[in-house]
Amino acid sequence: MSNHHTDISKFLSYVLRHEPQTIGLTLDSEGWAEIDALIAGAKAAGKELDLALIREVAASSDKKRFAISENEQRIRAVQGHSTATVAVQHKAKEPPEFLYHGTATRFLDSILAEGLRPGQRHHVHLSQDIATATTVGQRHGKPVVLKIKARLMQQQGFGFFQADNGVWLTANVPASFLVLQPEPS
Ligand code: HQG
Repeated sequence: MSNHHTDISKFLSYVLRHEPQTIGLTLDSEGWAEIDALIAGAKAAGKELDLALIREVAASSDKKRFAISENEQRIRAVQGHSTATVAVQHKAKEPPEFLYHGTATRFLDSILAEGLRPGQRHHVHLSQDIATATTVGQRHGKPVVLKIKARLMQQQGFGFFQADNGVWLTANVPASFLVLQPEPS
């Protein structure tokens, strides 16, 4: 992605996940926004967008963060929301035996004591593989990966969901389902 695309992608994440009201945008409960309203709100905030640019940013997003409706009138972030107006009905799905969560070493004591919490977001985000989890952890500092006994959690009644871009979501992970993943040697 070019710097300009990255800049637009971050702007879209901000308004479609967290603070739509800052540009006067309304999201429905599934997170959808009218693209015309997004373009108008962005313009008023000093960001020039058009459908072609939005399409390009959505298509080149490394994590496939955004979905555009078939008629190209609406757009949404596929996961990662914190805004209270959105409650995406993610599809419940049986998880693999293990999933992974990448975090920074400085959070470990707290996580091992109280489990994984969603923080500002609506869910705890989990990855299918260790490499992806490591990359997620690096965003916060020195990365460390936790293995989650996902299938066992599900058997005990915890719901698991998968967003359209493959990210696994769950409400929280009690510490008893976490195993510290040794550093690769
Ligand atoms: C940590 C990116 C202390 C948690 C990624 C994480 C992901 C605790 C941080 C998506 C804790 C929250 C989400 C506890 C959790 N005590 N710290 N009990 N429980 N934490 O950014 O999972 O690029 O909200 O380990 O790819 O890092 O935005 O969540 O370090 O899918 O599309 O609290 O964001 O995607 O940080 O990342 P975040 P995350 P995008």
